[in-house]
Amino acid sequence: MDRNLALELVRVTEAAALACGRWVGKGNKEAADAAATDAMRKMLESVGISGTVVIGEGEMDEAPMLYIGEKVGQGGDEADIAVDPLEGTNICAKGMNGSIATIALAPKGGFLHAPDMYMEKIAVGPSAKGAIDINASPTQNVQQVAEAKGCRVDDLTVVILDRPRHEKTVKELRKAGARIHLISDGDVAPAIAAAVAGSGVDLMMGIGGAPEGVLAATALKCMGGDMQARLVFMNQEERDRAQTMGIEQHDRIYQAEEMARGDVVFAATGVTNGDLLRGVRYFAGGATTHSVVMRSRSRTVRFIEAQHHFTFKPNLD
Ligand code: VTB
Repeated sequence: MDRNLALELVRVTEAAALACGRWVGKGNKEAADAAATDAMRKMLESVGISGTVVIGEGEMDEAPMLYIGEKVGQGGDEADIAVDPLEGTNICAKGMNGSIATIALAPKGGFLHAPDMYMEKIAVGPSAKGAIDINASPTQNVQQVAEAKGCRVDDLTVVILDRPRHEKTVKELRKAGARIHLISDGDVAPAIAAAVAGSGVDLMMGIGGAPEGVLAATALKCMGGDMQARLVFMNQEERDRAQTMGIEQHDRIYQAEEMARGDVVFAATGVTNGDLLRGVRYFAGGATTHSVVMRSRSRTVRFIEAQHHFTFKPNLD
């Protein structure tokens, strides 16, 4: 993948974040998501790829833009695109921590075509690579991760979605001694934060969205982290849908590499503050954004703080 492409992709997530940044705390998640999606779609028009959205805002009949199968880009090498223009619509609408705008790119056929259903995930950074096992208990996992990191279980922070389905896991983790950060939404950013030294996050685990799992896997692959995941089917309809999307083995455990194959690129910009990125901050006539962009081939991870001046770039206001 072209090196410059990575920087092009940051411009795309910056535009999305700046657009929905106006909706932070306004209590309107649909408008926030629409603003991010619209801005992302527009900015993608100037990126030199022949892209196909494989993870996006929904099926063609349910999403006006960035739907699955939509062609994006100015023309160039063929690539598959995974997007979540506003990951954490609820948190953005409430002005709470942890929402991001994100995009990932893979060679054609590189992404797991994750259906919009649940996925069980466990993610850690490079210092705990090889220490996780999705089939092991939460206790065993935190013990192994602590050992790999050379720290105590009660030094670890585990991020997990605050849902009744995680009650048992949370109880067990507390008993094991780990510190827990319950989040109301948005499990992509914390999965990535687990791979950033000093972020304060050591593990992300639990059941969240499958498309979000593929985005996180892309970033973790670029960072040399570790992630395992497995689809969680709620009913027969979901099983059938997965089948039509080419998923044969329903109980398969996916490694990050298997969800994001080949040379992949990942970019994200903070919308609201979080452990990974700071949110959009406005000043007179402009705004500051904080982003991360990475490529699996070089493993370079860039954090980019950008100042945008709306007088000179009115399309971003
Ligand atoms: C998950 C999670 C996302 O929504 O998809 C969640 O991965 C939905 O879970 O990050 P519930 O059905 O339990 O609400 C997010 O939190 C936000 O899109």
